[in-house]
This record gives sequence, structure tokens and C-alpha cells, in this order.
Amino acid sequence: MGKSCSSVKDSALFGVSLSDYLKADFSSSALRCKRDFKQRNGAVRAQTVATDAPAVSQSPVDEKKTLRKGSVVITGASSGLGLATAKALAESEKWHIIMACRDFLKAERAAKSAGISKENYTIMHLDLASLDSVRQFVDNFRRSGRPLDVLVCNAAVYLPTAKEPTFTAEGFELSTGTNHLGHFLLSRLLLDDMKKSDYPSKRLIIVGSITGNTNTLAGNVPPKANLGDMRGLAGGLNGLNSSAMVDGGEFDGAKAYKDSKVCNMLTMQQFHRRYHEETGITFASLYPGCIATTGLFREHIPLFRLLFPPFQKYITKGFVSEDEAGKRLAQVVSDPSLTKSGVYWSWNKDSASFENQLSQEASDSEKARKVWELSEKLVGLA
Ligand code: LMG
Ligand code: NDP
Ligand code: PMR
Repeated sequence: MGKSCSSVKDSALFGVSLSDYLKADFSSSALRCKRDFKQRNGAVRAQTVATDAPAVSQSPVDEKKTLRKGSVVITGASSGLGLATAKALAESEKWHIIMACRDFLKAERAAKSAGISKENYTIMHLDLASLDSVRQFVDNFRRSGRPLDVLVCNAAVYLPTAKEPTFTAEGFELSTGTNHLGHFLLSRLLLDDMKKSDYPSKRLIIVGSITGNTNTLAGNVPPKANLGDMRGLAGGLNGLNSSAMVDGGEFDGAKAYKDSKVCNMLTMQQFHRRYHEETGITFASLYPGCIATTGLFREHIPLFRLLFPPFQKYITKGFVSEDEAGKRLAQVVSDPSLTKSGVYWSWNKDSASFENQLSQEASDSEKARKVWELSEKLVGLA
């Protein structure tokens, strides 16, 4: 229970937990965070050897001074949150970023225009809508000889205006196939690589969202996330002999996205339960704030794209800039104080991080187990 009872006990607006909503005033006045981040980065710069060379074990003596650069894979680093996170981490001079992207040229241009210097990043091809591509990426990554210290599952697609489902190479509905199943296979395979890393704080981060959490106002805007009994997932989301939707219902692109985010948040917790003690890896998810200007809304109607940013800025006050959101995710990657595992991070109005509560469904351990088991069958791991 514990985690999941807030939507029941609080007085509610549209069935929404007001206390959760008020506690998490997601405004963009981010002064404290910015200051902290700068100070930390300043300190870090002085401690870091400026090299992107692969792992060398460090003697424990004077570890701070000689700590090698961390090696972080970020999926979907060619725009939005992923790019802003890559930029924030590169600026710290503490990380080498492997930008795992489906469009090499776009990623190269993005890295350049964000001012990320060459020695701080490598682009590697990854199309999450193809499991072959995921496996190929893992092979290529291993061949590169780099260690894997942190993996950030960030890429996503959102298809709110689609009338009919579209599909991944293996025939899974595209949003759940990309956002959840592609990342599921990627993170399962790369777990072994993370286990081998000698980095002091290894982390696997899966980006979640408020809109998948029905214990919030935003999560109650229809269509709401709901995995149901997962009969569609069990059937392979192929839209032929099974529904394209996890719950087995009619296709709805906005719901498919929100469901995929619930799968992301459940997967993070299942990783935590299965592997945290054994591996010491920190598993985490987060809601970075409403980054209303990113490419995520590229498929939405132009009027929405025009009105959504001011709506979030002035009415909900949930808006955050890409830069600010990137700093938040960079904290989850790198901040020494955010090592707790199994946590869904959010930020309050001063941009200080706090452990947020997931909705009942997004913290249901039975559902997490079921998502895990059905997903491993679909991606060929079981
Ligand atoms: C679906 O629509 C789409 O069909 C689907 O494609 C996908 O996008 C999906 O969740 C994503 O949404 C949901 C639809 C139904 O909601 C709307 O489309 C609502 C209207 C559009 C608003 C979108 C925001 C974009 C910017 C508009 C801003 C304009 C300015 C606002 C007013 C300005 C005034 C100065 O949703 C509903 O049925 C709505 C019911 C939602 C229930 C829960 C929330 C209720 C909130 C009530 C009040 C909150 C205060 C906010 C407004 C204050 C205004 C003063
Ligand atoms: P963007 O569209 O800007 O970024 C998404 C990234 O995912 C892009 O780099 C895109 O690549 C990549 N991508 C999409 N499909 C694939 C694929 N098949 N293979 C590899 N990469 C792919 O959106 P955001 O930055 O907003 O989204 C980033 C994350 O943040 C998502 O997980 C989203 O759910 C989450 N989020 C976003 C919020 C927001 O308000 N924007 C709020 C809460 C969470 P390409 O550049 O080639 O298109
Ligand atoms: Mg939402 C009250 C706060 C709040 C927050 C933080 C968000 C975030 N939204 C809020 C409220 C509302 N939204 C309200 C009251 C409405 C009805 C007017 C509303 C509508 C709305 C739409 C139509 N909102 C949306 C959409 C989208 O298409 C976006 C979406 O659902 O993408 C899946 C979206 C979002 N609102 C958010 C956030 C973070 C999103 C998009 C990104 C995401 O969850 O990943």
C-alpha cells in the first residue's frame, strides 16, 4: 500500500490528489538548482582528468582527484531533453556521452549546435523501433571498448493525432514498441555491461512522466493511462490477432504514449527489486517537468503546438525550459545525493528534487512483474 494510497486519502479535484499536485509546483523558477549545479560543476572540474579514455581502474587513494570520466549512454540525445542532458553533462567535463540516436546526421548537427565539444561525445546508431537495431547497438557499443557507467532511457515518440496504429519492425504498436519494448531489451542487455563497470555510482535511468500518473491533475486529462489486464501486450500489440493497445482496447495514440510511460516506470521498479541489492546499481525514474517546446509534440496539430507552451507557462505553471530539464536529468545521472534506488524523482518550485509518489497503477508490483514477464517474451529474452 504505502506509496499508492494518496489518491484515495486526499480530497480530490476531478479525482486528483490535490496535496500531491500542490506539493509539486512544477514552476520553472529554478534558481536554487542552478546555483547548486554550477557550484558542483565547478568543484567537479577541478577533480576531473580531462580525457575520454576508456576505463582504467583507479587506486582508491586520492580517488577524487583521479576519478575517470563517467561513460553515459543517452537514447534520443538528438533533441529535447536528451540533448539538453548531454549538454549539461558535457559542460561538467566529468562525462563522455554516447548519444544513441536513430538519425546520425541530426545528432551530429544537434551536438554541434549545442556546443558540445568533440572529445565529450560519440554518436552511435540506435533505432529503438527495431530490436535488431537494439542488438546491433549493444554489439557496437561493446566493440568500442568503453565502459558503461550510466544508461539513460530517454527517447520516445508521441502520436496523439494518429487514427490508426503504426508499428515497429517486429510489428509492435510504435509508441509502446519504441518507448517501452525497445528500451526494455536495451537495458536488459546492457545490465551486464554496467555490472562490469568499476565506476563508483552506476545508474540506470528510465524517463517517466506525470501524464502516466493518475494521482495528478495532468494524469487525469483524458485519455487516461490504464494497462488493464494487459491482454494486448500479451498478444504482441500487433493490431492483427491482438489489439495494438496494452489493455486490449481501441487504438488511441495519446493513451498508448501514457501507457508506455507507465510501463517505463514499472520497469524501473522491477529492475530495482530484482537487481539493486545484487549489483548496487541505482535504478531511477523521473518527471523532469513539462518541457512544452520539445520535438515530442511534433505530431500534434499546429494550434496545440502554439498554445501548449503558454498554457503550461502561465496557467499550470508546469513549464520548464529544455536547459532546466536537462540539468534535472543530469542531476539524476551524476549528483552524489541522488543515489537512492527505486525512486521517481520530481522537482518543486525552487527546482529542488524530491521523491515523488507514483499512482496506484504505476507502483503496482504485480503489474510490474507482469509487464516484465510479457515484455521479455516479446523481445525474445524468455
Ligand atoms: C486529448 O484531448 C486529445 O484528443 C489527444 O489527441 C491527446 O492530445 C490527449 O492527453 C492528450 O488529449 C484531451 C482533451 C479533453 O483536452 C483538451 O484537449 C482540452 C482542451 C485543450 C487544452 C490543451 C492545452 C493546450 C493549450 C490550450 C490552452 C489555451 C488556454 C487555456 C485557457 C485560457 C484562458 C485564459 O480534455 C478534457 O476533456 C478536459 C478535461 C480535463 C479533465 C481534467 C482537468 C480539468 C481541468 C480543469 C481546470 C484546470 C484549470 C486549467 C484551465 C484554467 C483556465 C482558466
Ligand atoms: P523529443 O522528441 O525532443 O526527443 C525524443 C528523442 O527520442 C529524439 O531524439 C528522437 O529522435 C528520439 N527517438 C524517437 N524515436 C526513436 C527511435 N525509434 N529510436 C531512437 N531514438 C528515437 O522529446 P522530449 O525531449 O520531450 O522527450 C524526451 C523524454 O522526455 C521522453 O521519454 C518523454 O516521454 C519524456 N518527457 C517529456 C516531457 C515533455 O514535456 N516534453 C514531459 C515528461 C516526460 P529524433 O531526433 O531522430 O526524432
Ligand atoms: Mg497537460 C496541472 C498541471 C498540468 C501539468 C503539469 C501538465 C503536464 N498538464 C497539466 C494540466 C492540463 N493539461 C490540463 C488542465 C489540461 C486540459 C486543459 C491539459 C491538457 C493537455 C493536453 C491536451 N496536457 C497535455 C496534453 C498533451 O497532449 C500532452 C500529453 O498528454 O502528452 C502525452 C500534455 C501534457 N501535459 C503535461 C505534460 C508534461 C504533457 C506532455 C508530455 C508528457 O507527459 O510526456
